[in-house]
Amino acid sequence: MITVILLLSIWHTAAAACCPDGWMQYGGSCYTIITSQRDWTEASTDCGIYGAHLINIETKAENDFIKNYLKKFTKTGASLTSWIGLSDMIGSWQWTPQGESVSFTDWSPGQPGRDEPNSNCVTLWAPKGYTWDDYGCNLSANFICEKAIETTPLVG
Ligand SMILES: [Ca+2]
Ligand SMILES: [Ca+2]
Repeated sequence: MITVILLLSIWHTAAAACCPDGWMQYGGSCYTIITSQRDWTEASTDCGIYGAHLINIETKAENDFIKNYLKKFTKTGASLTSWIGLSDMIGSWQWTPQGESVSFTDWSPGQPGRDEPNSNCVTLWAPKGYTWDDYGCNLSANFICEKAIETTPLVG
């Protein structure tokens, strides 16, 4: 009897951990792409409204996941150059909001290249297969929010 209760408890816990509607799950995170055009700071603020932050891409696996997702839209003609949570506004590349230094990178050829003024913020750049480009923080792009999977407490 105790075993059955424990198993049910595990099953319920697993079922309760999920992403909100409109968010997709990968690993321990939920992600959504927002197609409103925002500058980097506005995008960061908007993710905060959802209890999220701009995506932090720590691994090749996470990078591949989000790139492949964006490329599906490209096949339909969409160009979804999107902000990620990486900037060097304070002099070195760091992930917002925790300030982790960058380890994995996937720069576009020739980037970071400072093509525009104030190129201190990073996009996944549609014309180059969503590799990374440093871009003017005050320019506009889509953006990707990430947050930890929510585990809904069991009721009853
Ligand atoms: Ca992440
Ligand atoms: Ca650049």
